[in-house]
Amino acid sequence: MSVAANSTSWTSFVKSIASYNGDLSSLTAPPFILHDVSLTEYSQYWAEHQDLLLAPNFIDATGLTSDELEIKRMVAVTKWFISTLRSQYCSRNESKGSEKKPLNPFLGEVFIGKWTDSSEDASFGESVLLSEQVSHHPPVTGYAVVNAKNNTLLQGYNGVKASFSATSLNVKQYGHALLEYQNLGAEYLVTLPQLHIEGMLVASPFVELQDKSYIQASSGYLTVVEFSGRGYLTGKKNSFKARIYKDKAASANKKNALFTIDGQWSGVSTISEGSEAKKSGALFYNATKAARNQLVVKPIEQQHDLESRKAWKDVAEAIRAGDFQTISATKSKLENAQRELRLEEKANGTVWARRWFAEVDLNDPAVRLPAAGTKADPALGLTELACLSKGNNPSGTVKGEKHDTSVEAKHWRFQPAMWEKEAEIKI
Ligand code: CLR
Repeated sequence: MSVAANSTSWTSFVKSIASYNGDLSSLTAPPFILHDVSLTEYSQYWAEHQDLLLAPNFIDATGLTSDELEIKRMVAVTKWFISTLRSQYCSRNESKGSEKKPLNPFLGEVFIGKWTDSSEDASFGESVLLSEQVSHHPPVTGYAVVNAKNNTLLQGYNGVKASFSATSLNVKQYGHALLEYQNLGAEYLVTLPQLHIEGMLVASPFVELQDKSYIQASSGYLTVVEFSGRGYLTGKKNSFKARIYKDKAASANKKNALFTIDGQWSGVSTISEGSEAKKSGALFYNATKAARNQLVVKPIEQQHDLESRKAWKDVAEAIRAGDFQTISATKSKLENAQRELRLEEKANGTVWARRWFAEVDLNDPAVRLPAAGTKADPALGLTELACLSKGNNPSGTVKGEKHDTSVEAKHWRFQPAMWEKEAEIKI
């Protein structure tokens, strides 16, 4: 059924939002706006362009100074980041006609799969995706994309907090991504953009990104991506301008930008040298043309009970059938079982054991000064280089700015050893 055909229930949904208390799971949305996919699956959007994710490994360094090489790497990482955005924020509009409300993952829910080698010369190898719901209240998802062949690891976590204004839903993202090219000794911290949902009043919601994302390289180079939407600056939706600087200090004046990338993250962007976008700028990325690598996921019959598609199978079927009764019955069944589990844990004085992720406290002296032979958490140095808060604040919060309120600095990290000894859940 089309969104317009449901306008009455949409109107009552928008009205119910007025009394919204901040907990997304408490919102009862009409069936047609529900996505039959859980948020744990959204982690795959980070790596649907394997060629771009792995690109820094294949840059030919011959004849380049180390600065030239680092700039090339930064341009490549920036292109990969821009390439993730269309999948992250437009794919429901593309496949379902509008933004949707995802299934709210339960604690311990996992989603795993792999990308097979899409290169012509077998240089990419396979990448594995591990996604795990590490917290239910508030919802937080941890993920890792592991490419063993190129010693490349993308890991991160994200949580959202939402609030409503008269016409839109505002979403703050918490967390960050860390990209490590172990063969190159190069690390990058990526902060998550803030966003809001437009089109609520006309029943065709879509995501618009706002504010900034930072990409801080261990080499010092910094990319600042500024997002803007329709009617602002360029007048086009999904607009961005990314500037690449030698370092944080240089970014104080945009005239210092080495490159400026300008365009739409859901469409075409161009790159120019210097601090202004020029008409003569070369094509940077065309999001409408780039084919996505499809994640390979085992059939449901072979899945573990904690795997997302198996666990949500009945609910997803009911959503596809648009059957309100069955949606709430199947959802309640799952949620009640979860409630039972939490009560049991409470009675036994235990907590749910996270499978492949652990929370690391960046204030802990043992983490700040790791034992000889162990590697420091990349975020410690990278947030320092970028003058970003390392606390549990909205992603991309600059040190000392108004959102820098939490001194707690607990961040979810992938634990490769836990994945290595995983015996029950197979790719
Ligand atoms: C989750 C993490 C991903 C990027 C991403 C994309 C879309 C976001 C989603 C995150 C969080 C949940 C979200 C969604 C868009 C709409 C949805 C904010 C950040 C909300 C809960 C749905 C509200 C209902 C409206 C459609 C009416 O990497």
